[in-house]
Amino acid sequence: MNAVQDNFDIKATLAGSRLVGLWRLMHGFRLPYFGAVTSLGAAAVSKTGTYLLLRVLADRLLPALQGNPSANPVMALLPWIAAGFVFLAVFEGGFTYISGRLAAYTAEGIARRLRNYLFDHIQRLPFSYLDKMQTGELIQRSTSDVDAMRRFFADQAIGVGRILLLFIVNFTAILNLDTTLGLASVIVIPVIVLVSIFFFRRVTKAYESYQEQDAVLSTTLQENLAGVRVVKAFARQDFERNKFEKDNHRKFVLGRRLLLMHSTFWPLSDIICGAQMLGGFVLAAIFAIDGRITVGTYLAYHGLVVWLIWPMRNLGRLIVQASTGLVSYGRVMEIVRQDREPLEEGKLQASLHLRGEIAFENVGFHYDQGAEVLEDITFTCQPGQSVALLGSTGSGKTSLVNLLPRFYEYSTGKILLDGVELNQYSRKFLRSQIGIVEQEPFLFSRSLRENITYGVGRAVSQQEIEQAAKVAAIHDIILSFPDGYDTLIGEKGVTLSGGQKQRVAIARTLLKDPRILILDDATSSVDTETEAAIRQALKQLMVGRTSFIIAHRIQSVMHADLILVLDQGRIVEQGTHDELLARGKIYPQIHDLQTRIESELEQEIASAERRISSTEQAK
Ligand code: M5T
Ligand code: MG
Repeated sequence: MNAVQDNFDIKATLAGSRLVGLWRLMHGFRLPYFGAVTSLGAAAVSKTGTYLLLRVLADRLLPALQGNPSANPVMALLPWIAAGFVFLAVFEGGFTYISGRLAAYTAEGIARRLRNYLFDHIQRLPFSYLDKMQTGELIQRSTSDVDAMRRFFADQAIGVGRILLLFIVNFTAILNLDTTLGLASVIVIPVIVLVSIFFFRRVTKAYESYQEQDAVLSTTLQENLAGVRVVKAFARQDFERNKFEKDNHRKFVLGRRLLLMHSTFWPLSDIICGAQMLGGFVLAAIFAIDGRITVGTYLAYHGLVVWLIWPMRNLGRLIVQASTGLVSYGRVMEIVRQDREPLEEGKLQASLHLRGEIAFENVGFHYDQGAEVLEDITFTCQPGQSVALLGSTGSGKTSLVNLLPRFYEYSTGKILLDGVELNQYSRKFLRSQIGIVEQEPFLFSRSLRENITYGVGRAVSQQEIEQAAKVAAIHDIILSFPDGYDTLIGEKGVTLSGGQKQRVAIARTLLKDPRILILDDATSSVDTETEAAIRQALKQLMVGRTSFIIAHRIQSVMHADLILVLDQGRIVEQGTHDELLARGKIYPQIHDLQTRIESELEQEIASAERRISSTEQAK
């Protein structure tokens, strides 16, 4: 099988019970699976052969040799018998090895496919699902639960075949030795099955809570690592430690309960099986004393019955252990069951030339089951125009622009792009046309070059990269790093400041050359001077593109063709800078406030400078 591509649709295996689902998951691996099971079976048969050979030795050869060993023709047979034992041992070892290899191939192969599928699947799920799901939980299910399933395939799925084969072969062999003895050796089977089912149910429940708690712990750890700065800044280490210890203690309790169940089950099944074995030995001994069976048969039975009881005992163990695989299967399939965001769906696909005219008509929107976040949003912007969004925090600016790439679907009204409703365009196409600088940009732990060229999808020249970096005012900073554009950022490389990150994100978006540009507070962490420089450079780039700019500084929005003032999810004022100054209410207030603060600042700086120069003169 190819190392990377495997288009097996795991979602298609979802149907019916968990066992059926697991069986379907084995698609493409059934041949090696059966190979592994039959190899184990072959190894098991060789063991039976050993005991049957022992019987021949004891019943036929040894009596013939007694009293007359030297000149006996039977002597010549002994090396052959010895060779037979050696052969059976090698045979058993060989097949056990083959079975191990095939089992590993099967289990690891299925697990690899599952991991690949989950990775791909999770990144294709809609925001509405990802927002709800905790990262730690997703990680837990794609690692620990997949691993439990791998163990299921490696041990339990293979083991069940081995157990059945061992049982059938040895049971037949013993029945052939003596029917009554054979039947008497398996009378505890119903008891074993009942006890196993009882424990299976309990272990399943216990393991479920154990895995859930494990996920809680993963989430705590993951959040703590992500938020380590906050923890340190607020000196909350003790609080976090106590919280973790509490969660961890719960896991300890649940884990102990699980182990306790196992450790009650094993001795119990051992006692039942031990009693069965003892009964068998006694009966066989009585039969041997009575002369009903030969000494050789007794010897063979002695060996065989061990390998008849073994599968019975292990069937119970296997049923109980299988519960973990089944629980994990359920947890993993909960993710698989989720519908992906249909990227290609939509009548209008690529090769379309967007002009970039956007109209919102009474658009309303709310997040999953939440209250209305946007209400009655109506505005129009012509191709190539710039729209600025202004509004207090939480007023819905980010939510509004996130509707354009169809990250979320609006609930009422209409959004028209070039006169066509937005949901007629495929998400893939829209996202290829829209460049968005997120409010909190994320950069990968890769080189700066890789980060900047991330969304381009074609080969780009160094010149193009530098051009974008220059506009975003990050080029000089990048050159100041020893490795320039090849500098690694993130955990293994340099750590960028908030403003630097934003600028790399701007460069990344500019290089994508989108028809529609969205800057969500993209210069919030950049000083005023740099912001002015970026704004200036962006001006040329925004020509011919429709752009949305979210900003808090009047300077950043005043040149926009349309300014929307948002408050609690509604547009309260819209127009150009001059229009709003003339007839607006909120906009002039914001404007006055900001200009006043700025002029006060300027005055203070000027007077401070005067003071400094006068004291210097006095010296
Ligand atoms: C508007 C809520 C949020 C707020 C309102 C992103 C997001 C927001 N909200 C959710 O319930 N779920 C979400 O995933 O929506 O939020 P916003 O659009 O992010 O506001 P903003 O961009 O104007 O604010 P800010 O702070 O970025 O200036 O009630 O709870
Ligand atoms: Mg926002």
